[in-house]
Amino acid sequence: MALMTEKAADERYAGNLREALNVYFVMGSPNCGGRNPAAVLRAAIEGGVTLFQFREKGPGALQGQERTELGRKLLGVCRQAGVPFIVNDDLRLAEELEADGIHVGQEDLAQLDRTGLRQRFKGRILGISAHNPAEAREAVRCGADYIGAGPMYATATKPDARAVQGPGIIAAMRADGITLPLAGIGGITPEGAAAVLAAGADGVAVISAIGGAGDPREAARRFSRLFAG
Ligand code: TZP
Ligand code: MG
Repeated sequence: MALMTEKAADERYAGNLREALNVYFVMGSPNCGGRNPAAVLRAAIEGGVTLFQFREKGPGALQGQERTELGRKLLGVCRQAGVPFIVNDDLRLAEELEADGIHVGQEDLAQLDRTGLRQRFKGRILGISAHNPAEAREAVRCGADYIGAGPMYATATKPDARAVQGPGIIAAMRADGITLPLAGIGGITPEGAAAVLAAGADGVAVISAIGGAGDPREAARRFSRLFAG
């Protein structure tokens, strides 16, 4: 995978985003089973994680300065490994950390200046969640670089997740002409990943199947093997 340059401010992401989306680990401190998030991330990257999203949400999530500091630490782990670092939702944190990108959901988008977002994150990766072809088309219109489509399967990680859409929603987006790089998300295990990829996804975005695994390195490796050869 091509490495991000530290400063790509005036260019769009120069790496291969489809490849980067292959094993997309999404995580914050509540998703690590009480372990050190930096250690979990390091292990997961050793196992083959290709993209990381800092998503500090849920019970016990850090706030304020502690949250920023954890983000900075995980950014350092990603930089060392050449893995792009994305921030969930928080535009100011993404800017403060000089993250490689930002991911926003539909609910966030409703409160943002949709066209201004692309301009604000010029040169950085912009990911947008979509649950159906109409939202995917809107994500394209907003200038998204990739789509996160879900939930693929039932998930306990996001209590306010929409109803399960299943891999069929990815096939429906592709049939609708959505060619943007795309990752499925929601309840994805190594066993469930194949159907997501077969439906037309470039990769899988995963929280608990890696962050909550007894051995995050091995868990990431199991996802990574799906892309070998
Ligand atoms: N968006 C849709 S489902 C989900 C998010 C953030 C949670 C995915 O977590 P898990 O543990 O991989 O099901
Ligand atoms: Mg959000």
